[in-house]
Amino acid sequence: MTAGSVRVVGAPTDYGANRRGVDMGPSAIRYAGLAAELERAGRAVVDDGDVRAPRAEERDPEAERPASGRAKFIRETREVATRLADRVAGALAADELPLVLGGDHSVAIGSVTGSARDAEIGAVWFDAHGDFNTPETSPSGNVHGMPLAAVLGVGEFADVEWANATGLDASNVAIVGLRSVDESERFAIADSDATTFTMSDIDERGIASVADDALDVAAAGTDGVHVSLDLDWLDPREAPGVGTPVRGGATYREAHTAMETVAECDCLRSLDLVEVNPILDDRNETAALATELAASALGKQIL
Ligand code: 6HN
Ligand code: MN
Ligand code: MN
Ligand code: MN
Repeated sequence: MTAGSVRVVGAPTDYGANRRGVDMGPSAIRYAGLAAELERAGRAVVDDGDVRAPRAEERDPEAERPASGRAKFIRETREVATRLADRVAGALAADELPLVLGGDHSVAIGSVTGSARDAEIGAVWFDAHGDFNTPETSPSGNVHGMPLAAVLGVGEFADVEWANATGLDASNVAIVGLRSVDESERFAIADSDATTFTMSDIDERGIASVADDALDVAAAGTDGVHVSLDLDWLDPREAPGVGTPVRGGATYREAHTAMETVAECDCLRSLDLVEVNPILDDRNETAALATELAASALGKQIL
C-alpha cells in the first residue's frame, strides 16, 4: 500500500484558528529538515511547494456566512481546501504519498476530501480535540475545530458538498488522544459511528495497543488510511509550538510508537502535520518533532 515517493504540499493558513502564526508551519517544518529526514527513512521526496492561501488581513472573516451559526473565514477555507484536494488527489494518481503541512487543522478538509476522492478510505485523527464542531455548536467559530464534522457531513455540513469526503465513512474513523471536547461536540461524536480513544485509554492500555486498534478500525475494508497528526496531541512540554495546547498529552516516546505502528500497518495513504505554530514554539522544536514523527510514520528504522 505505502507508495514509494512522498509529495510534500504546504497549506499556509491560520484563519481557522484564533492565534496567528500557524501559517508559518510549512516553512518551519521544511526548515527543520523534513526532506533530509524522510530521505533517511528511505523515501524519495518531491516538494510541490505551497497551495495559494489568502492572507487573513485582506479578508473579512464573515464575508460569507454558513446557513446558521458561525464559521469564520469559511470562504477562504473552501478556496484552500479545494486547491489542496486537487493536489492530494494528483499525488495519489501519480502513485505518490501526499504529505500535507499545515497550517491550522481546517486544511484537513482539503487533504481528506482529496484522499477520499477516488477511493474508500479510513482516517485516524491524533488530536487533543475532537474537531467535531459544526457552525451551530462551535464555541469559537474557528473552523479548525470542525474538520472531522465537515468531511463526515455532520449536522449543517450535510449540505456543504465541497467539504464532504465521499469515500470516507464514520465507521472507519478513529480519534486518538482526546482530552478536550466541547459539551455539544461530545454528543455529536457519540451520535456518530466514529471510534474514540481518550488519553485515559492510552494510560490504561498503552499506546501500542490503542494505535493498533485505531488503525484496524480505519483500515477495515478500505483502500488505505489518512493519518491527521495535530501536534497538540502531544503534551505541551514536548510540543510547545501549538495554538491550543492542552496538558496531559502524549509523550515523545508514545508519539513515536504510534507513528511506528502507522508504518507497520502498511496502510498509510496520506498524512497531515498540522497546527505547528513557530511564533509560539521554542527554537523550532515542535517543527523538528513533526519531521521526526513523519519519518517514523514513513518507515524510518533505527537499525
Ligand atoms: N484544533 N474545540 C475548540 C473549538 O474552538 O472548536 C478547539 C478546537 C481546536 C482544534 O486544535 O485543531
Ligand atoms: Mn485538530
Ligand atoms: Mn487539536
Ligand atoms: Mn467504507
